[in-house]
Amino acid sequence: APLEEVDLPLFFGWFLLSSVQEKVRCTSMDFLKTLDTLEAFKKHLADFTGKAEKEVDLEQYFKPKGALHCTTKFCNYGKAEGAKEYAENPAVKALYGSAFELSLTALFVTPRTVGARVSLTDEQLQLWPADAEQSSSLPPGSRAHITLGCAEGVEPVQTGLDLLDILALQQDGQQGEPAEEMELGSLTYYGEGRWLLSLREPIGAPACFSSFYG
Ligand code: ACK
Repeated sequence: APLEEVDLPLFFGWFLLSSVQEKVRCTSMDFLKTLDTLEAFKKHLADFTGKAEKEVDLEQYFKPKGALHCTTKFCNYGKAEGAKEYAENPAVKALYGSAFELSLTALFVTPRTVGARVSLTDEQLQLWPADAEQSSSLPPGSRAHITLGCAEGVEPVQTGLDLLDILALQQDGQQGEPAEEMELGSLTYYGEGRWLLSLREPIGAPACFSSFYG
């Protein structure tokens, strides 16, 4: 049936091809494995455990959340505000099913989520809903991310909110505390368990613009 005649999906987004999903998962696992061992991280361990002396295995701490994707519009089968308007947007219709290359420019970790920041091109921004950044004054596309894992009991919607939170600090002029030069890039600490790794080389990730019904 044509898109108009079926229920709206749970969400629209870019779905990473399976070969690159593997690569991104490996990169994030390597990052977590290394982050765990850094003195700078251990110094702020209480952010994660609530107790300074306890240890944390970040690879176990975060649980994977299914196929890697970058949500554009959460529709909740039509119940979310603006869902129908989004599905009817000519750019969404025209580009549905097309291939894109996403650029992953940073990895971030909080006590709740681990994710990758996605830096959207102008073409990709045509598919970005106007309300995604909510009441923040951050530019459109700021929330674009891939959820790599969530702590026990945390829903994936939190990943984008954690990213917005870090970007809002940056926008307020808080530069964070430079923590470590890693092979992958520069690691910065923003307090309260918030870590951002700016990738030296962005990761290019081929992805298909489509939707998920669940
Ligand atoms: O990791 P995500 O971007 O966060 O991908 C999943 C996807 O939709 C299916 O749950 C995202 N999601 C869930 N609720 C919302 C929401 N209210 N606003 C934006 N994205 C959401 C979730």
